[in-house]
Amino acid sequence: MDVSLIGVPTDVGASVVGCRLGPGALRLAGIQEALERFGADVKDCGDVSGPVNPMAPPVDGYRHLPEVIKWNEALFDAVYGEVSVGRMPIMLGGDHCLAIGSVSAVARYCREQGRPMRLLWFDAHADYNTASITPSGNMHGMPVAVLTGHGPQELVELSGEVPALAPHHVREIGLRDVDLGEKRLLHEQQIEVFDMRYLDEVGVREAMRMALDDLEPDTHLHVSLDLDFLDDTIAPGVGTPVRGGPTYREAHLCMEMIADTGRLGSLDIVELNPALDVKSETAHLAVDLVESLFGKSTLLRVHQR
Ligand code: DIR
Ligand code: MN
Ligand code: MN
Ligand code: MN
Repeated sequence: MDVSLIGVPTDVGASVVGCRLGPGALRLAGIQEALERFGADVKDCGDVSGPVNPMAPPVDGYRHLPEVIKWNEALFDAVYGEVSVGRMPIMLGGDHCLAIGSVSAVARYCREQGRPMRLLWFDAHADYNTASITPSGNMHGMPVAVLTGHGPQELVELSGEVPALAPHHVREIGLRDVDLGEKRLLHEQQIEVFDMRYLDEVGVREAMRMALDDLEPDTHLHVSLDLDFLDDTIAPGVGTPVRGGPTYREAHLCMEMIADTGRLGSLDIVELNPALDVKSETAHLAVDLVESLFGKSTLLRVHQR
């Protein structure tokens, strides 16, 4: 397995700054070494570059739109370049607006290969805002809407087709802080949501079984992991922490079940804010979760099932 690490030191999509430092913290927490322990050939592509954070107020419902476009155009090229030579891109974020570029590149690649794609969005938030309904103007709260065709033209068209991804290829998991306008739009678009209440009621195992149902043998899974998905007590190093998220083991089970499918094709690790982290515990937890995604738990038991 060939993996390419792509650093994306942006926080132009957020109003809390600091996740521009995320890529360095993930490297320091040993992400490359962890992947190598699973036999991966790891190439660190370094950091994509983009404009500095102007720390400006929103304009027409978008904060830093020109900057968000530039970062995502640069990331699109980097990701497309790696995925199209058969490597697995892993994005080291950076705020979640970067998933517009990464997922658009993967969507284009899958379209060209005639392969189905599924997006697994782990997050406390739905990230389904648009300019007219956003409470903040922050574009890290908009990527799923953009990827399914709702947003500024430059971004919705990035993959070369609109939408980059049909709503039925998306699963959102762990939500517990969704804005009113988002709720309505999610429903309208029929996005499949496994929110925290659902996880509580049916359990993580059953929810993940449903999120991973009906995969084709050649489905490309893109995992977009916002670290605020995790309960805030175990992952303090994020800009918008939310109580009531999955525990350490529940989060690992999600990753382990994805590993079992053998279909992981690309991964975003986003919203790590080292300036808010406590002794790098959130960065280390992210690396632990990557180990589970790469099959740390498999073949541990003599009696499978
Ligand atoms: C909120 C927060 N829904 C917004 N979103 C966050 O500003 O759009 N996403 N924090 O990660
Ligand atoms: Mn979030
Ligand atoms: Mn389809
Ligand atoms: Mn997010």
